[in-house]
Amino acid sequence: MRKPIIAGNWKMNKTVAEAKEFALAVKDNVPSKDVVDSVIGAPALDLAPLNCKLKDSDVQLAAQNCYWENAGAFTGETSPAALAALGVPYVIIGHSERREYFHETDEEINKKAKAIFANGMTPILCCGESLETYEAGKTAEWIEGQITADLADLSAEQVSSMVIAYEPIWAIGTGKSADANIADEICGVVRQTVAKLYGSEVADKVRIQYGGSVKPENIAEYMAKENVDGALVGGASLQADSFLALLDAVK
Ligand code: G2H
Repeated sequence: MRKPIIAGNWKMNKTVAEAKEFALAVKDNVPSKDVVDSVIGAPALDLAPLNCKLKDSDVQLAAQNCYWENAGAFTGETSPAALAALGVPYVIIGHSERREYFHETDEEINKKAKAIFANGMTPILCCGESLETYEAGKTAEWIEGQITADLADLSAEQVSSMVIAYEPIWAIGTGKSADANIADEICGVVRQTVAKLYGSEVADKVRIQYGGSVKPENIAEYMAKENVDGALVGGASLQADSFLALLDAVK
């Protein structure tokens, strides 16, 4: 059985004061970590104060990005070693916004995945196709290509412990969520790709999220699907009551 994982992705939102206020509102109200992983993907500046506020709670933190080197002359980057030292368990990598606006390549995403594992953390790897690719009926081929490149040289043990988020770009922040059957089908493509590369035992263990306009009103439809083990949620994770409602629908 794969434990569900619901991760908020705040993107570039919330000051430290706002993040602390959110933490206070949710810290004693999320389900037990034994039942579901409740994760907040916060901006780098918010992680240390959030970590203090959430110390003895079941809320876990994710960074939204990191660099692949631990230290050195890389102005403006976030060190994976520093994230690990803070006790951050997850790092989101390969989000379509980073691929598009910051020109991140699969090769760079793969280097980040390796650095995250090397520091004892878990990547939440995002993949997803554009509207053009979707309309051309080339989604499966595209997803297989991204996953194969992003996982290059990772071990079976590493891949079985990671999280992969399928986020169709046309469903992100648009309010146009993918039909739950389509989400299930493409999350299935992710799982089959992992099976092809690492075998069915690893594919059975890897947790796969759907992301793209998930909200409290529709999360149960996705979670009911065989290949969907969780959700990566942007807009609907920004308010504490909405974040808690997402978790409520899952536990
Ligand atoms: C997709 C998602 C979170 P939203 O980016 O990763 O955002 O839920 O706002 O579509």
